[in-house]
Amino acid sequence: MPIRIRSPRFRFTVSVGLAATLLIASCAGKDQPTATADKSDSSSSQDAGEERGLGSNPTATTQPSDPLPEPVQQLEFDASEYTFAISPDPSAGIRPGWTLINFHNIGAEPHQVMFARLKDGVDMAELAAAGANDSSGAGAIAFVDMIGGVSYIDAANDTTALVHLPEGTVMAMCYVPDAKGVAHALMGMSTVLNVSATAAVAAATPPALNEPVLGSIEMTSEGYQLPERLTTGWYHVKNTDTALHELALMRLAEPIPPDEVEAFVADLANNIVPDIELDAVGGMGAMSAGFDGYLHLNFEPGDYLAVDFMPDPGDPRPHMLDGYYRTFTVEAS
Ligand SMILES: [Cu+2]
Repeated sequence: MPIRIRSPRFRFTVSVGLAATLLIASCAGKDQPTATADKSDSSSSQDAGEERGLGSNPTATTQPSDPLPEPVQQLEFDASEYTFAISPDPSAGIRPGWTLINFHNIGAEPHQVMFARLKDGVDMAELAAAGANDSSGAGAIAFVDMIGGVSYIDAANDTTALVHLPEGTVMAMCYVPDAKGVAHALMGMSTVLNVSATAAVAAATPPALNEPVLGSIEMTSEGYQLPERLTTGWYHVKNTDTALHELALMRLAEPIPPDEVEAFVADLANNIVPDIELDAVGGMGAMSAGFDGYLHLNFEPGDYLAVDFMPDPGDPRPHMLDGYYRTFTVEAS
């Protein structure tokens, strides 16, 4: 059974962790082959905490489903305190393209994996300076493209995602904090993946998935747009806004009274354990503008909260405090 989130403080730790982890990346990447073109030329966010006034009732949408891309490789991530065991061994070669991530939380604490690619031409000295002088990490975000992953998920849970790994230096990181609030990434839960089309290939090509995509979940300037009907299966998650967003999904033990949702979300953002028990059931890790990925979601009937803990570059304020959240209900089918 999922374990209750003990303290949702991790995003404030995240910021510190990101700066430090990027410093590690700046060292680790120095001797690596030059990164080549990315699949997406997304620009960094210019949306500095603008009041969005979302949260209550973004328009539900239905979209024609697109086919699930066939992955070029499959990686198993076993997450525990405080490391990723990745198989096959990524040092033997990671190729670019859609990658099936089978994420297993085999530890005792919640974990996640977020992938961040260092932007081409990043000045390592500049990055190190930004990380060293910015304890929020919001400045360091400008040096990477966040390309998705698996959001916060409770112990003893598994989840599956398709992430498009671009060529270059990609960090795989967990920012969930320990009981003292120290990000797992600072305790070793961070791995550098060198993604190269010319590298030896470690991972065998997985069998074709041949599974339908049930719908799209979009992170827009107006908030999360969800299909009218949610059930267990694959979803295409797209960031169509100009800002960085994530889709962190919490299953609620009971619905939040509508007039209390804003305060509930503010408590989450401010590290106050809410009155209503909630389970972290995964979602899509942070995505820069223009990126997309796929998630296999187990939508058991019940009440949910989707929240975006991410800040804008240069501003540590999480988007959820500006209304980037919504509650929704999954009906029994
Ligand atoms: Cu972790």
